[in-house]
Amino acid sequence: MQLVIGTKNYSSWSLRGWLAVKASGLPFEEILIPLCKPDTRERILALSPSGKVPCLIEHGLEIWDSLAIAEYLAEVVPTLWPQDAAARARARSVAAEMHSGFQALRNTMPMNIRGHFPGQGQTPEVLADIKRIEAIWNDCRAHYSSGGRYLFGHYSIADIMFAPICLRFETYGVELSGLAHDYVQSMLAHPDMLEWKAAALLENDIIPEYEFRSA
Ligand SMILES: N[C@@H](CCC(=O)N[C@@H](CS)C(=O)NCC(=O)O)C(=O)O
Repeated sequence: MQLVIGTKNYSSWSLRGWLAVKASGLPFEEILIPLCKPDTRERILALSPSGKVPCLIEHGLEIWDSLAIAEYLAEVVPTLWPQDAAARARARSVAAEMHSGFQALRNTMPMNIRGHFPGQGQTPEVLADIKRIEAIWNDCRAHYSSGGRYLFGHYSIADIMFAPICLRFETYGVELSGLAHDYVQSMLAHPDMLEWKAAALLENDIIPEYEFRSA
């Protein structure tokens, strides 16, 4: 399997795809295409039909969306989702809500692992997104805490979908309390997150399009 990804400091969707492949335990080769270079589009399009990363390639089959990649891997490794049907339905709901929503937060607080902008970017729309995310995390942790430290106890695709949000909250100094606060700490301490973060910190590309800009 090959996973095509973008610049680790900035590419939140790449992080999700990469965490899913890592969590599957399956061997893979990483192909990193630096974002926003003159040849980026051409290089990504040569491997990913949508022109976006991440894209997983296996035996000529391309899967070009983070959630589709996670679902594909879960067919081989079903423990990537919670095993209980009701918990799995909830996990799919929150993963899909993340995948399709929180536009204000995503636009205003771009993932920038190297960055440090405490207290910035907290517009009313962003604060509403943060409130909803905090409610999801508190609710999941309150219901599924017996199985472990993650949203549905064991680490799952739901956590993977929210992983870049945890990194953003660190960059932008977003303070949470109680269960949600502890959840972010668990995610930031996950070995796969630490591995990605360490690699991101070694990069030195600065991409102005993905840097924080105050309104
Ligand atoms: N819905 C897609 C989003 C993928 C996406 O927007 N990827 C960005 C990087 S984080 C990208 O490929 N940007 C390169 C470009 O647009 O040229 C997913 O879940 O994978």
